[in-house]
Amino acid sequence: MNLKKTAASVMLALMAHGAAFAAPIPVRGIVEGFYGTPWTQEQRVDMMAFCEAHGLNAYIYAPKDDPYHREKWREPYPEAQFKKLAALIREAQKHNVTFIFAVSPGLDTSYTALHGAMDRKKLLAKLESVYGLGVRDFAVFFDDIKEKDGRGQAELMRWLDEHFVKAHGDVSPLFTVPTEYFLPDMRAADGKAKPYTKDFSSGLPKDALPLFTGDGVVMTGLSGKTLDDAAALYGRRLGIWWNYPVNDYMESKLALGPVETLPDNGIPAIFFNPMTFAELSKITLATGAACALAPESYEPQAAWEQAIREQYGDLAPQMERFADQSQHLENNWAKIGRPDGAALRAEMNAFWKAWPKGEDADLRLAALRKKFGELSETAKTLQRHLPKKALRECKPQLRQLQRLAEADSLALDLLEAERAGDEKRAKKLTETLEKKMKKIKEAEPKAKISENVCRAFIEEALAKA
Ligand code: 14T
Repeated sequence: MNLKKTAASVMLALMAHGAAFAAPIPVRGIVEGFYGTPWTQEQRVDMMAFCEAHGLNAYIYAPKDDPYHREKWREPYPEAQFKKLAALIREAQKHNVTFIFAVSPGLDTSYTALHGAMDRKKLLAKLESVYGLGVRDFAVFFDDIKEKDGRGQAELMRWLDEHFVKAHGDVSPLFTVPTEYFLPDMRAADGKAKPYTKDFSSGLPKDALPLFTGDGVVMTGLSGKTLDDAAALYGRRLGIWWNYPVNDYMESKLALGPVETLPDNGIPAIFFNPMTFAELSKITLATGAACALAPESYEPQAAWEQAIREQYGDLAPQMERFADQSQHLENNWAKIGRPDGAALRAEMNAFWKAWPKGEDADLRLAALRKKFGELSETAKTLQRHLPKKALRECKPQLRQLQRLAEADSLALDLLEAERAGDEKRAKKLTETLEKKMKKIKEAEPKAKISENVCRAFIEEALAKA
């Protein structure tokens, strides 16, 4: 890809972000690679300008739920969609963003015999059509498929390299994502490459750039060792497909935290997989951009505060309080993002420690009461004043935060009533609180926030009562 033409915009972005002139990760951008409602044309166009403004120089088109990207990969784009794609590609060019077109043929492609030959032709035709729109950067993804035919996939990549990339002469080396795309999945117990990874890595064209997701599909932290180990398996440095702020495995929880510090040891490319909620993805994406531009001087907290200030202006204090409670996403296979509301959680812990002894308990209770009031005001203010684009992506979570903060205040009332020996009032408050909790639980499938902080405190108080 043309890195020269983006050099000027990189310098500008570096200066705008006040960063030291560390070596940026050369290829840095967004991979629209999530499941669920793909971004609209309007959101994508808007994102191209965002990328340029933040020094991101690449965008991979890979929406899992665009049928023509994955399920119906053999079929050409219908005319209306093709025109939109063409317009988006022009928009990317206008903003010095390299448009990378990705196809995911792995669900049902054949690698051998007559069907294999037919599928190669179909894939070639698909890529040629997009080449015709001026795209010179392409990716073939094999993630999330059952069949692990490393040899067949690598052979297909070599065939494309010969009949498409080298045949044209002006196409960049191919990007790819293997079927085993996180390190622990690539290696057997003895630390050696599993058969699939061995076949795929050894058969890939020498200059193809595989992407991987680190120590899990969605996993906090990425060490230099993980990168080096993956490079040893593949005989080349791998690029990163970073699964934050994507929340397709838990759409009820918004990922609004910063990208954490990533290692700075020769990463050739990094792509952030966002949420279907484009506007709210921009907080994290702005921090990811800062991280990719100057990995060695990147500070997550500072970048996060700056992103929120730039994007929310007068509402920044409220937005920061809200985002603080919605950073961590965790289930049985995913774990990423800073803990939600760490400062408030620490205050709660100190409160519970002090409460039975009565030391400073009233002071601490008053401090918590102030915080809960502030959070409920925050939720109200944002519901009233956030721009539509942002509000429509977080309304359920704002309402949930308001419910939680109000219930937390009631929980404090309950604790005080108990301490005062007012059993009648305590009983009534418990009933009210239980009703509130029922509402909160009903809303939860659609809106999770502050699970271990505001949510947990209510249960903690009820358990004490
Ligand atoms: F290509 C890969 F690097 C990758 O991350 N693939 C998908 C991606 O499209 C998705 O957005 C992301 C987050 O959910 O994770 C991968 O998809 C999965 C992987 C799982 F192990 C979805 C569910 C899973 F259980």
